[in-house]
Amino acid sequence: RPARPAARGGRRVSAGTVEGQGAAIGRAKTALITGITGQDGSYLAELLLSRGYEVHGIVRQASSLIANTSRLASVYQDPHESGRRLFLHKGDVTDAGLLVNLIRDTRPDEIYNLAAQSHVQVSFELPDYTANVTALGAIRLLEAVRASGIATRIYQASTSEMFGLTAPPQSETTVFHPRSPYGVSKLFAHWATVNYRESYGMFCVSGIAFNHESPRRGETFVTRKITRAVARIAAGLEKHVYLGNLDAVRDWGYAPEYVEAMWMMLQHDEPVDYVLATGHAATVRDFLEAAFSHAGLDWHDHVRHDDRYERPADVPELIGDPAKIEREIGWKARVHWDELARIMVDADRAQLAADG
Ligand code: NDP
Ligand code: GDR
Repeated sequence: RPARPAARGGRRVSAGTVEGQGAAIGRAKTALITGITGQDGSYLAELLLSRGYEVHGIVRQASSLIANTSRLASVYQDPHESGRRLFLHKGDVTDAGLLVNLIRDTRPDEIYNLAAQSHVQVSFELPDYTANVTALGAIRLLEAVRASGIATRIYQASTSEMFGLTAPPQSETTVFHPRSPYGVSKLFAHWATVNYRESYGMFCVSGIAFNHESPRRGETFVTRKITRAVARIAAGLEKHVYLGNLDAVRDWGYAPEYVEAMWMMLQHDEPVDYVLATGHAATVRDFLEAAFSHAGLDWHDHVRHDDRYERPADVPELIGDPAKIEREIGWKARVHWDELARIMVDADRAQLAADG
């Protein structure tokens, strides 16, 4: 990557270094991740472990613990192993006491708040629940940090959904106009983060991330739904996939790169909010074309419309302007939507073949 000038008053962050409270006193840094079992949480855990961190994650109670931690398979360590650096704690961001106790006990240098009911369409069906987890969960965490009195750095997973109806390109100065209970909840969490920074001088920052995907993307988000369908149709297991709005424009990036940006934001000298985006976008229809043609298929033969996947209000066009983070921190997205489609199709086809 070409060298970029350092931020005014800030410093560049070089990959691979672990600096900060922990390192300053000669111990490995400690991080706490809410949402560690999700797409981003699993990549972030891998990144932090590879950089020498001790990593703690909150895992929700589920009827099957194995299913819940499947994305962590490559880094999971048996609790009986000595020298392990990944610790999973049962918990939930709707439980304030748990958050206070966990922060007190683990004394993290960095906290990444990735927990959310993150599905936009589901948020229309479960608005109260979504607000409890996604909006109030964030302020519970901020308040727990304040109560603990520990000088930790906090990353809040904000979203381009907060821009909603406002036309692109969207940057850090763009007006917010969310279009779903999810977007509204994230906007609350975003302003709570700004407010705790301004009120108490806490190092808490928001990454306003545009869509980012990977082979670990949840299977009901549109990209993964498409690439899974491509794999199954190519294998002769299915004929059709049912979708909603194909006109939506999204700025799709690659999740492993976005967790690097989260980490870099917490290594920065100043607590600053940034847009995380590729600056390149496509319609759902374009993504369909790229994914199906990569497997030698014509999407017109396999895609059907289903009103069930239309939202009461959709976000028409999200295209981020990542100039600020590129300039000040030196992070730049490398994988754009068309390459992403190919990566995800290849991964789903390989997975299907491996599953037999
Ligand atoms: P996922 O939906 O894959 O992961 C969400 C995580 O939150 C899961 O680990 C989930 O646990 C956990 N979670 C849900 N509810 C609770 C709860 N009540 N208490 C504790 N944990 C909970 O999301 P992503 O990894 O894609 O995204 C990470 C974060 O970034 C989310 O906050 C999302 O809203 C935000 N974001 C994502 C973008 C994207 O394009 N991926 C873009 C912008 C923001 P479980 O595994 O048990 O369900
Ligand atoms: P989004 O992602 O709502 O942008 O939120 P999603 O993949 O769900 O939808 C993207 C666009 O595709 C349209 N669409 C469909 N979507 C789904 N899920 N299923 C379908 O069948 C379908 N057909 C068309 C949608 O209407 C939409 O316009 C994601 C989440 O990760 C959020 O948590 C995150 O904050 C934002 O990205 C940035």
